[in-house]
Amino acid sequence: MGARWDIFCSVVDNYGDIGVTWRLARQLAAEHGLAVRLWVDEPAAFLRLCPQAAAGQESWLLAGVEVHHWPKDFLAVEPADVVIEAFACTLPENYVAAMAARASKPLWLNLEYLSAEDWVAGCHGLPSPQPGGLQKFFFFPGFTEGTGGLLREADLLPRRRAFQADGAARQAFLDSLGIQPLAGARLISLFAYENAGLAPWLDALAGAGEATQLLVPRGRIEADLCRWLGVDSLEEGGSWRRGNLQLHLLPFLSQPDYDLLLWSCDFNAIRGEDSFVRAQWAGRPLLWHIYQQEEGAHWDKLDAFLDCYCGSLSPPAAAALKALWHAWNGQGDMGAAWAGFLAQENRLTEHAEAWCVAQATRPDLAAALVQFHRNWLSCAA
Ligand code: TRH
Repeated sequence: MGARWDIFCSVVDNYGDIGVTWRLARQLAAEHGLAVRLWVDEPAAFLRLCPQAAAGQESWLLAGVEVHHWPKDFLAVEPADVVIEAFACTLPENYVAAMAARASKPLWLNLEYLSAEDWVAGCHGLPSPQPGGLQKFFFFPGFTEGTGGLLREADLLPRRRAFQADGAARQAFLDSLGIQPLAGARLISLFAYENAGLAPWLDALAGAGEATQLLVPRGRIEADLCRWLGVDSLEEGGSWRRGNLQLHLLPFLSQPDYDLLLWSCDFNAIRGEDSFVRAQWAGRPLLWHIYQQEEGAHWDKLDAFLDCYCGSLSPPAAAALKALWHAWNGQGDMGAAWAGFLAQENRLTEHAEAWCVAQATRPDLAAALVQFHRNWLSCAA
């Protein structure tokens, strides 16, 4: 067994914090042979992503990772060799004291949120001075040289391509969800926060000449769906038809099944951080509902990614994608923007795969973290 790593995750809201850390923990254990403990303050969020974990426990051993409830009163444990505080969560005081008391000090990393903004490369890897002789560094994921990269398991793209080339595997997966694909229908998955752009988009899909099937795992978008359908509630497993649009309400899936959903669809509406990255690895066009920040700070983040993603696209294709993403995030008309997207769909579909291939040439985030630790050790030696 290699070095010991502790990852601390405080669930702010939603599933992104635990989604990213649980994925990272699994990859560090599986691909780098590390002994990983994941500490999560809200086990309910973890249980949702990992339904095979039994409820009512304080710890789990799954996929080679020790997952522990991180209670308010944290009982001091022997600190690991590498300690990750995810998204600037505050580590327990007694744990930090134990880190400082270790003869060989651990490497302490703050794993930051993902952004394509220019300043990220300049801040990635910078030290954050700490008392007690501890060394802490900022670690930024990212899309460009000089950042920490993106989470991507070593076998992810071969598995994705094999699945997408295997019609029977896709059919079996959709069958397991109770979905019968309609011949010629566009399959779209939908994961979003509450969104005023939903109704005009669904109007456009229902009124289109071609059929659409919209697959919606349970979540925050349900109230908007109810309103548009004119019903009080939606039953999991149910489907509804309006014009040329068929809607299906799915259960919230396990993380591996959610990947299969993204791989099965022609187009994916995703949100936040982790599903945003997984949709990029699916190699299909995507629509990002960004997590809103105070004073509109998320717009810089959205536009920085669009500039990066659209860099090699023709101006009309780039303009169509930008208009669609802006409309979905509250600036513009979703009906018109969807028509604009359809006019560029072939080009944007090719581009989605090309973007994925280009991103996959860079080291993945887990490998970059392991390399950062190695470099740190050799500097210290
Ligand atoms: O849940 P999110 O909105 O999380 C957000 C973001 O991370 C945001 O940046 C952060 O500030 C905020 O949380 C606190 O979206 P995200 O990041 O896509 O995380 C969702 C996770 O849920 C992801 O790991 C995919 C997973 N998922 C499933 O496992 N099954 C499902 O059916 C669905 C829809 C998602």
